Amino acid sequence: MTSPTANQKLLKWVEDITKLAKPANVEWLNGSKAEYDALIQSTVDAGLATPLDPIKRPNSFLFRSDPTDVARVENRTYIASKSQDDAGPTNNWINPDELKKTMTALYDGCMAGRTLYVIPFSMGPVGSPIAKIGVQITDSAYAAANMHVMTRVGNKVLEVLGKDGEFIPCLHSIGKPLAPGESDNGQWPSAPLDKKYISHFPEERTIWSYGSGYGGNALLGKKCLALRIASVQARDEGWLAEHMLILKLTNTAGKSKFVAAAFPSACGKTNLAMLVPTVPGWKVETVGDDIAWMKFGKDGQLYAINPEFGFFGVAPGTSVQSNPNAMKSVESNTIFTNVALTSDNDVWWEGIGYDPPAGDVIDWKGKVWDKKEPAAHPNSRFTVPASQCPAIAPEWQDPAGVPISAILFGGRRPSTIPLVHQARSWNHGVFLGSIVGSEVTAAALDLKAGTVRRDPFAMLPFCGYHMGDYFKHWIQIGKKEGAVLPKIFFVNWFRKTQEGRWLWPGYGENSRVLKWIFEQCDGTGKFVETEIGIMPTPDALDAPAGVTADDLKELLTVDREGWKREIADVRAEHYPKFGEKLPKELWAELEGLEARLK
Ligand code: OXD
Ligand code: MN
Repeated sequence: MTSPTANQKLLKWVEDITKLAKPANVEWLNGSKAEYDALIQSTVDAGLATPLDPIKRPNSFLFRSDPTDVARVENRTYIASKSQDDAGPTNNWINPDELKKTMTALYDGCMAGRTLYVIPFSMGPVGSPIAKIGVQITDSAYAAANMHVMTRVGNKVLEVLGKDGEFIPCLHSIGKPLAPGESDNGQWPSAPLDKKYISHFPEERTIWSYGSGYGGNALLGKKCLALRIASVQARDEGWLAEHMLILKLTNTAGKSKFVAAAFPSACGKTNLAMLVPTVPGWKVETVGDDIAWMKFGKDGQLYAINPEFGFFGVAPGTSVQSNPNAMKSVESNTIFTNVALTSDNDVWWEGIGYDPPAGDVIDWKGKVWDKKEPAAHPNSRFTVPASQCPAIAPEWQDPAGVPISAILFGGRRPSTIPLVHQARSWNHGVFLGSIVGSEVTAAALDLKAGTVRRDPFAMLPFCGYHMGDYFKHWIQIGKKEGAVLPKIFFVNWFRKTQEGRWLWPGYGENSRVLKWIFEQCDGTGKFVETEIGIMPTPDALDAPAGVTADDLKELLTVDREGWKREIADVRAEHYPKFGEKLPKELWAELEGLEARLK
């Protein structure tokens, strides 16, 4: 096939990888619908995908991965910076030369019998000044089809790239060559765990992934490019690449504000991004559910784009009650991975809100479900175009991005952290971001229940450099001359009573908190200053049904003893990990908080 680009650097790279990986064919993706259909058909032919009922779930397909290839593999994910110190204490590191040597040996002949797909893609609207171009090489038709949904792919990207444009090379192989005459024959191809590598070379802005076909390990635009590599670029260029949803909030008078929010994985980011407010007359619309790139505009505000083009959401727990917009989004044109299959050829998962129809349910491992274990894998997913979300905001593809008024942080914290509080200053907000975490439940045997697993800025698995330097970068952003900075808030939907009863219903009722945040940004909110920050007055939030005045009081009280324990934990267990690189401004915030609580 003739190549559709004159970009010599790209041509040379594709030629080099073709020589190394020795595929049977090379195919450049153009981004057409016919191409997507053909990619999917090839997976159906190989027995890897099941077409779902064409009336109930048009143009939708179910994949089952290998039971050893079901999630991101953090312990096989590497930041191979030249110096180990640049990767920091929270990333795995291997010397880049050594890692390349190991991986080059693995890539040698790894695509035998397969097609090498070249996927030019844009993270962000094609041609946007905030967007970045990547090119993924992969031997997985599943990954290629998912990239079609999750990013903007094809010739329009090559046009913007031009002859001399820069791109981020993203090399991916599932690491399962085929012998002559061999086919996948229904077996999800991947390599054993000890051969899997998800590697990032931050100085070279390059990604090499080997051995896994699943999610963030294989769709390299998402976590690898848009977070790990982009976070390094953002540091160098003075912007922010964050693990944040973006939503548009509109009040009854029709005034809108945009909010970005970071929560650790599995804290309901997609649900919040697509929330249906219970506050009458208020509206939430979705800009993005996972990643935000934010750059300063000429007016000093931070403008955010969602670099993605689709949603790769967790299926279990998604229902008409928890996320009606996600349920509507996945009605058609959806790739499902590792959910259960019903007797009427539709999908089902735990927490979908209804029982499967009569007849056998086939679980995610392809066996008749015995009801002893979940039918859908807990990390089973749907891949769907963002444009199918009924609540998608009209601005979601604006190349200039949307101006961010508020940044939210949060985690699962049954105790201590109130329903909402606002940072006193930018640096205080950075402090709050730096201590984000979720409380560990008794289910994780290796950790004591009640301890907090910290996930600063929800970026722990996604920061491409030393986390201490990342904190410093956030402090620096706050010092930019002329900046009109967003206000920072800490929210916690997960408070429980001592007896274990939920204090807050969550979901659509979270709009009550969003309303107060909007009002704070507008200068109309009712608030009190407390030792830990700015909080709503008792009458500033309407309690939803089932939340008593006492519950609301508990949700909005400063738990002095809890915060003292929090400070002690941050001081003894969390901050020392970052050593000299922990900015002095954050120690000062910790000490200031401690002094105010005395
Ligand atoms: C995700 C994650 O898949 O954060 O978005 O793990
Ligand atoms: Mn995520």
